[in-house]
Amino acid sequence: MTRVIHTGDTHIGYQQYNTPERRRDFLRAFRQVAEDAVSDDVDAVIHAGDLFHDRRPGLVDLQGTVEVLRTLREADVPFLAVVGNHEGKRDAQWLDLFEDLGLATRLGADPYLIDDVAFYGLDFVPRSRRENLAYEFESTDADHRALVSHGLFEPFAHADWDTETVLAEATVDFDAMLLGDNHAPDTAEVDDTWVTYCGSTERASASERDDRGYNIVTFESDEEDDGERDSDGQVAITRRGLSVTREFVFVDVDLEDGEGIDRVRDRVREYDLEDAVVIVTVDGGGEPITPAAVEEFAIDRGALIARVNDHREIDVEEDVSVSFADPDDAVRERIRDLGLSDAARDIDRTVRDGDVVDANVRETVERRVREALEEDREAFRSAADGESERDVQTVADALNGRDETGAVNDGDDDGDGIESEHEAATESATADSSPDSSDVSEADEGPETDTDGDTDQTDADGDTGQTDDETTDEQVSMGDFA
Ligand SMILES: [Mn+2]
Repeated sequence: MTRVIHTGDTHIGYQQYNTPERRRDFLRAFRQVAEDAVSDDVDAVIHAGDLFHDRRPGLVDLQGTVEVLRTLREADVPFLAVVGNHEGKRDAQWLDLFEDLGLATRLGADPYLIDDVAFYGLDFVPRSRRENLAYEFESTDADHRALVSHGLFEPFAHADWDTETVLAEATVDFDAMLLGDNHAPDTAEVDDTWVTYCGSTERASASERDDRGYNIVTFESDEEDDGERDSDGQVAITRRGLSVTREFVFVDVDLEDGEGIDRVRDRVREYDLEDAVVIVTVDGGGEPITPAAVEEFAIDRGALIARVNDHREIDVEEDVSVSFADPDDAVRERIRDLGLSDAARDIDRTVRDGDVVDANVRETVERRVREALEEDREAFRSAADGESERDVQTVADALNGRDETGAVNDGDDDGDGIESEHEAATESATADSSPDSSDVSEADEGPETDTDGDTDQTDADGDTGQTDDETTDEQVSMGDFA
């Protein structure tokens, strides 16, 4: 029997809500996984990508990571991993450095054997490069074959990678796929292969409400079962919760007519907020409330961080937009005037069409921008603008900045889908880089000049409040089409 911990989406270095405490939390969760691995004496820790939140983790994050990996090495627990979309660098990977130091193994096309189990790795691959991807793996006569990978695979939410195709085209017959990228843990069976996400170990967004944890995957040796290959009994996947994750308190308030901040305060008062991240979500009707007042109230009661998502904003916006005969027409007209490239129009559609769920818009946009640029560095060159070299540069830099500062996009949705759309719209408007839009380029230069990737993360998370929404509206260049 071989028993491993399957973890991933650790996001070390993520300074969520721009708080150093949150940054430490992500590392602490990783430390607990490693300590569990040691005390439980598992045969390996399998990491399915996104160990780091961005491709330039800080020195302290690296030191902390090395220290945790040393704990594993000293206990002779191998750390086997693949590269996720957040941390991927162009040439060598952090994982290669850890391998050089004897602290990790980067999984790939050759089997890495632990007892009777062969582990293979497939790093995150952008969608644009999957078409001709050869799923070629070295064969093995091990009892079990597990593929570790990072991406959004079927049959789970937001999937864009066809699991059946991978399994059909792979030259090795896998009995399990141990995955990262989707932060929601889940397990399914596809063509007699177990496909499982371990989930993130700290909440990278307020939409990750469920308790955090990791998977324990047990592979039975052939002689221990009935000898039938690929029978369901051979691989068992169970979950174990993490006790050290930051407490998140979700306060959902549905306001009736005549109710306002007093009712919200009453609801907040029902919870123990000590050192917690408090997410107050307001729905229904009632009176306007000032998010800052609610946030202050929660902080006074001991919360580490408080954010208010007022979903009722939608109505307010609809009221405002009534002043246009047909806002969609006005938007379309303005977009035509911008003379955008095909790639930019594709991003625009991603943002505004309904076929990508709100919670996934940011990540999808980030990926599509990256993929478009990987295929053609000038993909965003404005069709109408000949001297747009600078704009192209801006887009590339903005993208790099965004990658490095992290993922403004990975699950940073704060529970307020509408707001995310606005932000994504701002980002795509930015990417479209209308040259006259000074506020837009300003927004872009932040990440570029930032050396440690810290400060921009305010944007990644701090935008739960309505105040940001106003700011965002100002930045959207099509906001002035009236
Ligand atoms: Mn992730």
